[in-house]
Amino acid sequence: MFKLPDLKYGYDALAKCMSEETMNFHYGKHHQAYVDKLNAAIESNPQFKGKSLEELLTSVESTSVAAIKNNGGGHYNHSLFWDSMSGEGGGEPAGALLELIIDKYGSFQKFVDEFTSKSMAIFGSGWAWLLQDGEIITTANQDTPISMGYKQPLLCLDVWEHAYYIDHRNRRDEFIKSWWEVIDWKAVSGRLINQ
Ligand code: MN3
Repeated sequence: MFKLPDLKYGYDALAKCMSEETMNFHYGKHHQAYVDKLNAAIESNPQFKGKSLEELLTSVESTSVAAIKNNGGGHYNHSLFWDSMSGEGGGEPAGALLELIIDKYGSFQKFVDEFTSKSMAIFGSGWAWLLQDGEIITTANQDTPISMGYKQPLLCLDVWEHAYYIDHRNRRDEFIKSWWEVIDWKAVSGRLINQ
């Protein structure tokens, strides 16, 4: 049985970017629903019982079941999203991650601009990702990079409307701008495999 991961902060901690009301809906209802539906999909497909989330999302057999791919992706993506933020977040990364970003983009600000512009360009619902090699990609719906052969992503941003509509209405740009102020760069850097 999969379960909603505990948050490392309170529902009101990310208020610069998302309110307690958004957390109630986004974490408490949307993410919970992915977990519940993933568990239901495993009940209906018992050959996948006992597999880890990573195993489910990287196997052709399990991802060919739409309910496992979509709800498993929803659970994986949101878990990484919550863990990438903190009430004391913001600023810039340090060490190996900052070096990687500067090597690839020239400056931290250029990386922010590139990530923001790719996030703004997502048509409809999806996610923007920072990968291990510093590449930025986007995925639609709840598709997740680990199903596409990429290693554990470093950072992700949810641009489904449910992520920002309560606090920012249709202003995705305003939401993304405030999101940079709650990123937990220590947690993000901790995911680098080669450092
Ligand atoms: Mn979401």
